[in-house]
Amino acid sequence: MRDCYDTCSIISEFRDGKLAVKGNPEHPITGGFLCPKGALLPRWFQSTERLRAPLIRTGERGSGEFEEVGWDEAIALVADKLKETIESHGSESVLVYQYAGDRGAVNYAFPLRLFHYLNTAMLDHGICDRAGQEALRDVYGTAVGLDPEEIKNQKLIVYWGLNPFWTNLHGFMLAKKHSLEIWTVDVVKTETAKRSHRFFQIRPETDVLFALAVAKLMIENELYDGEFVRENVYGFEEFKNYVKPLSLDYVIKETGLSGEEIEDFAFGFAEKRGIIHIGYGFQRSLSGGEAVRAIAILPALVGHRFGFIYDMKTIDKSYAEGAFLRTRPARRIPQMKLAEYIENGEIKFLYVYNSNPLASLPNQNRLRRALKESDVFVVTHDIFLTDTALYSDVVLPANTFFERLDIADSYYHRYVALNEPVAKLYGKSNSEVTRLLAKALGIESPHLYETDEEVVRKILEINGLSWKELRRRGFVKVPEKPRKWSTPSGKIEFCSQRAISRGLSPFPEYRKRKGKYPLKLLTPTYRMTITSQYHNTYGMIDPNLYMNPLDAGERGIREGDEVEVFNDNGRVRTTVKLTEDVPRGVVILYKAFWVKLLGWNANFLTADETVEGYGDGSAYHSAWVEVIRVGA
Ligand SMILES: Nc1nc2c(c(=O)[nH]1)N[C@H]1C(S)=C(S)[C@@H](COP(=O)(O)OP(=O)(O)OC[C@H]3O[C@@H](n4cnc5c(=O)[nH]c(N)nc54)[C@H](O)[C@@H]3O)O[C@H]1N2
Ligand SMILES: Nc1nc2c(c(=O)[nH]1)N[C@H]1C(S)=C(S)[C@@H](COP(=O)(O)OP(=O)(O)OC[C@H]3O[C@@H](n4cnc5c(=O)[nH]c(N)nc54)[C@H](O)[C@@H]3O)O[C@H]1N2
Ligand SMILES: [Mo]
Repeated sequence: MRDCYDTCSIISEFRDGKLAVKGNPEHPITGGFLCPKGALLPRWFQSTERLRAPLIRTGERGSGEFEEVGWDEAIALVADKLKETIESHGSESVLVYQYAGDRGAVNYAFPLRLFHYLNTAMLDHGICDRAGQEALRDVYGTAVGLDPEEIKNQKLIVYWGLNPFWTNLHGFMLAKKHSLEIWTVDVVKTETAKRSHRFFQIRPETDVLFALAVAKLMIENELYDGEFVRENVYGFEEFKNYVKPLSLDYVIKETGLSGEEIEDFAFGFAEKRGIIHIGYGFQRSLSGGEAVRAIAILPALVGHRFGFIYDMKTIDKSYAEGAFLRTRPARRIPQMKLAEYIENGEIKFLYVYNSNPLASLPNQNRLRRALKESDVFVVTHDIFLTDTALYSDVVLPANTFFERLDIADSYYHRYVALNEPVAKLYGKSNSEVTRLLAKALGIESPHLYETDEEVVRKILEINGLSWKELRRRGFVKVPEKPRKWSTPSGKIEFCSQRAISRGLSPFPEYRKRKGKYPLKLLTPTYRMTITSQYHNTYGMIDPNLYMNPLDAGERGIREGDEVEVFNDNGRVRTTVKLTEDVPRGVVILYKAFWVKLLGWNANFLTADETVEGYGDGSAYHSAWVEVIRVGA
């Protein structure tokens, strides 16, 4: 149910007013243990900070001045305002903004039914893994790779721009359990890198060159699977000619890797027929799309049909969303451009659920300014009074996945889980609120009043899965059907026709990136939070800036100093920790904590440019800053 690779099977019990959780030992991937943040879920569920009554804003946006009202009044107000906005500005001035706060089929998608029915504008998701998705489609026709249960049959897994010891613990333990050799390619010596057999420490946004150089060495030394490539690859000869003139000296200079490291990678990867888990984290940069296209070629060179792990799609959940209720094609608004659309006055009504954009979107100063200066009516449905809720006109309390029926698939493995309610505390589910709004709007369509169980059972039926089996075991595996590559040529495309049709180069291209400020700011995932979630309930965050001692020395900065980190988007103050795990020229702040608790977060500094040609994917990591000591 959480926005996390593992989608654990959890056994929960509510007794004497207390929740207890443990891992389901029967589950083949997530097994009998929970990660450190999963184990603390009772604190989240029973938090005294959970919203209990709807709120209507009485003060300035962000001031925190609200009045508690009853559900009837709140729903009536939202429905009236929705109706009024559609009448005076048209249905496309209404936008529903949602993400993966809850990934249950019903609670992720059912509210969208209402907005489809009303023909409103819809969000085009680009916040997380979009550029890589497009890139993998260019090469394989799909971003769905290997079933992680196949890990047991492999010798080598490369974690490329991923920190699974923090973000995909069960996946990492699976590789360990089956004694795979583990390699990590990262800019930073992460906890995963420290536990890997080999660590390739690369300069930011130079992955394209590294992957192309590895491909070149594999081709020129005939380390690749010639027969597989002849039969299944489109554009191999052209690709071979493309990498031929690539100078290794240039690659060494740009990536910071040594010649031996590049050779070791090529020879070792070919010998052990490696697979690659391609990270979501690292592709969130302007170079992300091109990098993933280049990396995707490597497992095919050693003869894997789908030798990468990126995304998983096991079941068709579109029934829950109900796009069939539309009578007009949707106007799609790129997620990363929310501020721009608000500034232009194109959005007059914003309905947010399952997301905390006032922590998670980049360039927070711009977004907050846009909201303050516009007349957009904002409704937020959340479990807590988040930063987004603080800027809203109406706040509706949500309940949690412990309190309702749903099913969830995973973006990592092939198991679908049944989620059964264990207790009921406060708030209403996403689907309940949808039904209440539909009723208040006088909508008669029966599709808006289906129960959660009806939707769940229908999705199972569409996918040929058994409700009985799911109820018995709590999860079912969706078997993989034999599949081919759905590219224009029907082969793995080293020369991508799909990319060409979008005006991109037929082969992955390297572009040198440099910012106006000297230090590259990376804002990766933190171990004890899920993006902004759990900050308020666990209180376990790490707001320090991590910096290389040499960069600090040049600036007269010492361990523990208070510093100001700034660029043209914003300015934040925090303390410094010095570490050689972070290379020169790079600094780190962990992503997206609650601004109302910390006073700031990394997204006051991040870039809101998007990866052009790759679905307007986010480019958080293409940000540069300067750091000075406070009082210097
Ligand atoms: N604990 C925890 N787990 C989570 C989440 C969470 O918030 N907390 N979030 C979930 C979600 S939504 C997602 S998308 C995933 C993200 O999971 P990951 O992909 O593991 O996430 P990140 O830590 O953001 O990024 C991984 C690494 O990319 C590296 N990196 C940055 N730039 C470059 C580059 O140019 N080249 C290379 N090679 N590496 C680079 C960073 O140093 C970082 O270590 O995790 C999921 N799991
Ligand atoms: N700087 C920087 N920023 C990043 C990233 C980065 O790498 N760097 N990573 C990005 C990535 S990968 C992602 S996926 C996004 C995530 O962006 P968001 O989805 O906005 O992030 P979350 O903090 O997980 O917010 C989810 C919200 O949903 C609420 N919620 C949970 N369950 C329910 C429910 O059942 N009903 C309702 N109504 N609400 C619920 C939670 O309380 C929480 O407030 O952030 C992005 N932001
Ligand atoms: Mo994500």
